[in-house]
Formats: sequence, structure tokens, C-alpha cells
Amino acid sequence: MRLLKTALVAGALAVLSVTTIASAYAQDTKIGFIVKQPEEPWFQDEWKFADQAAKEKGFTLVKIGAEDGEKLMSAIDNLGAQGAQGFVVCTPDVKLGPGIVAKAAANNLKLMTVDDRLVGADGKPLEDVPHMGISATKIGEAVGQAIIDEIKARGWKMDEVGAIRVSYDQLPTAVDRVEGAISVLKAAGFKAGNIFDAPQAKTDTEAALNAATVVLNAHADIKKWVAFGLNDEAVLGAVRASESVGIPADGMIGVGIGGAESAINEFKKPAATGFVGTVIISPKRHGYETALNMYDWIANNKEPAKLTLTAGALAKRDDYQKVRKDLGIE
Ligand code: FCA
Repeated sequence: MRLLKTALVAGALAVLSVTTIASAYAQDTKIGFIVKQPEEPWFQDEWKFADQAAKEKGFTLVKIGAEDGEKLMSAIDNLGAQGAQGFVVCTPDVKLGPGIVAKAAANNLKLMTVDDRLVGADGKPLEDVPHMGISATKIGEAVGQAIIDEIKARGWKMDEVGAIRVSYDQLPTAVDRVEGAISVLKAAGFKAGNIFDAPQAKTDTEAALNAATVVLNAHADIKKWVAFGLNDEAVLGAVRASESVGIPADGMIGVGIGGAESAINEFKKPAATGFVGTVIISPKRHGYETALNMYDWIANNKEPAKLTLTAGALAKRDDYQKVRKDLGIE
């Protein structure tokens, strides 16, 4: 009995010291979260949820915006110099893949990507780097379906409608998203010849507005339009362009992807605009979960899944609050 008691006490002490060590370790854990476009609400939300994970687990989160390759490379060196153990990144350019992997290794940092997956010199994804992205094709299809449903609800003749494909083809997830939408449009009888490419120089609203304006001016005979792109900003650019050439809100059907503040502000406007909906994706999963995955990798040696693809849910002016709540992002 005495022996048993001693063993129990020793066991309890062991547990205690492991816990103490673990929390001391958490305090020393430093994780970087680098994003390509810090001003975009989606990335602000990702950071917000990553912060939540940091608070819960007691690690330090270092948030860095890196709009180009040079900034990204020095951010990684910087994290190394600060004694960080790993980072999560949404890169400004996926082709930097091998360079990012090498930089991370040189700084002894664990690496995980979010949103935009790194590619190698052959254009194929770097499958060894753990990644969390959206189910791009499926979400694009949901956008296409929402557009078709709205075309029908408005009683438009498919043949008289033009489509603006706001594109950013150097990014594979962007291609998958718009091609998903196009496949549904075509299957519903949308004329392939009426789909026009509007290549944007950057993935923000201004670049999309410029690109979409060119398309609208080149096809001034078309009065009814739909628009899609890789995110809400792309579609908002197309919607703003349509307004600027005098197309009324009921002549435009734009459906975005994201559901962060850019879309919400649009839904809050007193009068409906041509931005009719968005497929809401989860910054909570992409921010909180990736940060937590990185923490578990560092602190508990638990490597993240190589590939996680998250889902989306369509929302419109009248139900976006509920959809956000259901996704746990209110
Ligand atoms: C890409 C886009 C972002 C967001 C994210 C999930 O990084 O640029 O706007 O849609 O994927």
C-alpha cells in the first residue's frame, strides 16, 4: 500500500512537471503568420483567428505582411533571427515555392502554407509542404450555380448575357475557382463565346475594376452581365465597373468568394447592388486551425495533414448573418 502511494505521488509529480515544462515551452514558442495582402479583410480575419489560437495556447504570434518575394524572404530570415520555430504563409507568388522551402530550412523553421499552395519549377504543387486551402473547384461551381439561379429568377435569356471572368491565371486556386463557375454556366447553356476574360494585375478591387472596364467597353452592345473571380474583391471590381458604365444593379449579377468585410459592407448598403452573393469561406479554419496545427507540430511533434481543403456556403444580402453564424465566424 505504501509502495502504491509513493508511486501515485511520484506519478502526480511527474504529471505536474510535464505540465510546467509544457507551459514554459508554450511561452517560448514563436510562430510567424505571413500574408500576401494584409489590407484585405480576409487576411485580417485569418490573423484575428490565429491570434485566438495564440491566446489559447500561450504562444507568440508574429504577423507579417509580405506583398512581394523580397519582403517575404526577408520576413523569413527575420523570423529565424527572432528565434521563431515555424510559420504559416500565404505567399504573394506561388512560384517562389522552392525558394521558400529552402529559406525556411536554412532558418530551421517549420513551414505550412495557407490559401495559396506552393508550386515547383514544373508548376506542380509541392506536396510535402502541409497546406490548407479551399475546395476551389467546388466553390467555383457553387458560384456558377448561384449565377444561373439568379439569371433564371430574373427571367433573362441566356443568349443575351455576357460573363466577366475576372482572372488571375498565375494562381492555380484562382483558375480552379473561375473554371468551376464556367463549367456550371456552360452546362446550363451559357454561350462560351459570351464569356470574356478580364485579367487583373493584382488580386484587389482596383485591379479588377480596371480589367472589367476594358471588357465592358469592348462589348457595349451587351446590357446584361454576370461576373465571377477568385474572391469578393475581384467581383466587386467588376460590379463597380458595371456601375461606372451605366449598367443598373438589376443588369448585373456578381457572385464572389470570401464573405469577409468587403462583402458584408456591400450587403449592408441600403439598396441592393449587382453584387448579389458570395460563397463564404472560413477564416476561422484557415487562421485558427493552421496556427494551432503549427503549434502542435512545434510543441508536440504532431505533423499537420499534408492537404486540407475547406468548404464554403453561399450567402446573400438577406441571410449572410445566419450563414456566418453557422460557420462559427460571427
Ligand atoms: C487567395 C485569395 C484570397 C482568399 C484566399 C482563400 O489567397 O487571394 O482573397 O480568397 O485565397
